[in-house]
Amino acid sequence: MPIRRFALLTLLSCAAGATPAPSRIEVVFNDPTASFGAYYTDIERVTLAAGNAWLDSFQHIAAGAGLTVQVGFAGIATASGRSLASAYLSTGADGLRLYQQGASYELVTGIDSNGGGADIELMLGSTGYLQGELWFDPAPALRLAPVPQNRTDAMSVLLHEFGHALGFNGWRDGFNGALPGDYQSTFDAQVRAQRGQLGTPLVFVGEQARGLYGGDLPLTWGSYGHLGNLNAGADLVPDLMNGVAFHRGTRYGISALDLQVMRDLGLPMLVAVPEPASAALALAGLALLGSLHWRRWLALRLRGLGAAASTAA
Ligand SMILES: [Ca+2]
Repeated sequence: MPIRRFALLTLLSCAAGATPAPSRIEVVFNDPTASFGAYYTDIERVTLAAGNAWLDSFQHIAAGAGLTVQVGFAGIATASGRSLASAYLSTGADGLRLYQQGASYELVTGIDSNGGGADIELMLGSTGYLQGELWFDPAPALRLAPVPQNRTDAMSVLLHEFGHALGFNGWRDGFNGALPGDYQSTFDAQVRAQRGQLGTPLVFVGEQARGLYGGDLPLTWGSYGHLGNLNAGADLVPDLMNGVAFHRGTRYGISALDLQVMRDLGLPMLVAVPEPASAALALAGLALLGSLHWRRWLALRLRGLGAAASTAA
């Protein structure tokens, strides 16, 4: 499978005389009849940008780690995303076996827990969502073009689905929080049933996320791999990982709170604005322009969400 990389970064790397870094993400399509070939270029461009945005938010990634993202099509209303493998971590004193999303495990350890099989599956609704709803940003790493008011931003959708594949996922019952057996995901391990709170049966109790939010994070009723509800945790509905609404004409990005949740899952996420010296270094290397843009954007998100979290608290 050819290794591809976001075109702008490749161009800048060459201009600076540097050897382009090997891509950490490859996109393959599960579309046996090539029914959706007309969309491949758009989907691949945005998938790479969304995946790289998440990977750029890791402090470090294991040498040799890379993700194969398999994009498929199905008669679903919107989109879905998941890791295709789960990696065993440990067994707790309570007898529960703990599993990490396979994609995250590979990024942290360099160990591909399902070998040559694809690491992440993204499914796109093919009965209108792909064709008439999604808008594919021409430059999704920059995110400057206006999002049409009558379309949903595919970059936002894929950032959200990568969030599931990397951490926001588990096996609990979405209503009562029960585990199906003696196993749980790293996300499940931080979820609690909040007794007596109608409409907010499940909350996320990870220490880093609680610290930023100011308390337990309400999870979406019936779909607990998401944040917020209209009646409890409405302040979380604008978040990338919310389970209530994705508005047309709107860009969603990885939030500081999303990163804190990932830290609670044991992932080494960036959470601080870079030191001025780091920023100067980035400026000196045009090859790092994409990364610098990301860090600026991340800093803005950190400030914005810090304010939002304070208000909520
Ligand atoms: Ca694999």
